[in-house]
Amino acid sequence: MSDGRLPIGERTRVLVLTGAGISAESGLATFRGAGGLWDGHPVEQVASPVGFAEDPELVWSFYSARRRDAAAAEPNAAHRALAALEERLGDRFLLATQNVDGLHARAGSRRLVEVHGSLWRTRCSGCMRPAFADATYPVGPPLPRCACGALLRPDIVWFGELLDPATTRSIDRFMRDAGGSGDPFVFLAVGTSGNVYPAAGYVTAARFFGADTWLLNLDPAENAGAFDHTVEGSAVQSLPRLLGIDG
Ligand code: BJW
Ligand code: ZN
Repeated sequence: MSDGRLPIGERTRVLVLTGAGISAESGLATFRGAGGLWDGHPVEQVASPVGFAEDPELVWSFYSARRRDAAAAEPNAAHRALAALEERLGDRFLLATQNVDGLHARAGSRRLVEVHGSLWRTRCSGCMRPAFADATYPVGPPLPRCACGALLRPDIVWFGELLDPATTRSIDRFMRDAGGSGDPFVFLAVGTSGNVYPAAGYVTAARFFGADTWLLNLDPAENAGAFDHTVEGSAVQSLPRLLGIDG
């Protein structure tokens, strides 16, 4: 774009995918790279069902610390810019976030799907009892258990686990509707390294449905080649400008 803004007009439909980088300037660690969240812990140890079975106290300690960090953090200008864009576009907008920190909702986003779950919900590791809101900080021992006897666990999508079909369906439906509408369609990814699937593949699906695809990330992302446009920069500094929204 010549004026450095996304081409968002009256009829444009916009799907946004965010990752840990959008919360970095709120003080929350990203996953990969120097100082990343998993420094010192193999990923599988803290974010997989096998890791939880082997050492549930380590996993709960990790997620309780993340709950504390997220509770202490505040949404930043990039979270707020997306909430303002939603206000303008209404149901022509959908925000899919891989983040579990709750900062988008706290910034005012409502057309929001949290594809990797939420730090602020807990569920049973053994039965189908629905996930429930939880702002406690278990570390154990003892760890909290369900009435069925099984350990409770964070309602997070770990490696090897399926995303909630309802969230996947709402993203698929948004893309299909956008593709079939004849309206301009923009896909924008912000602050994500493009390492983790299926989210890293949304750009390819969006292109299939005719989207103009944009990436805003501090470092080159793994899947950068799949985008039509890439902008290297900070989400807080660049996103309000890209969206034409005053920070
Ligand atoms: C800034 C910034 C600033 C910094 N401004 N930018 C297809 C192909 C290959 C593999 C698979 C595949 N399908 C499934 C898989 C397996 C697996 C997978 O993808 N593995 C890869 C590692 C290869 N996927 C799964 O298991 C998924 N399940 C699934 O698909 O089920 C079906 C299936 C199972 C098994 C086999 C086949 C099919 C589930 C994935 C769940 C991921 N969960 C995690 C952890 C739990 C959540 C939590 O604890 O918070 O979610 S992994 C972790 O990575 C977390 C994140 O949401 C996710 C993405 O990370 P993100 O957000 O991109 O963060 P970073 O740190 O990587 O990057 C941050 C970026 O920001 C950096 O690039 C910086 O430059 C940038 N940045 N500051 C702008 N200020
Ligand atoms: Zn149970």
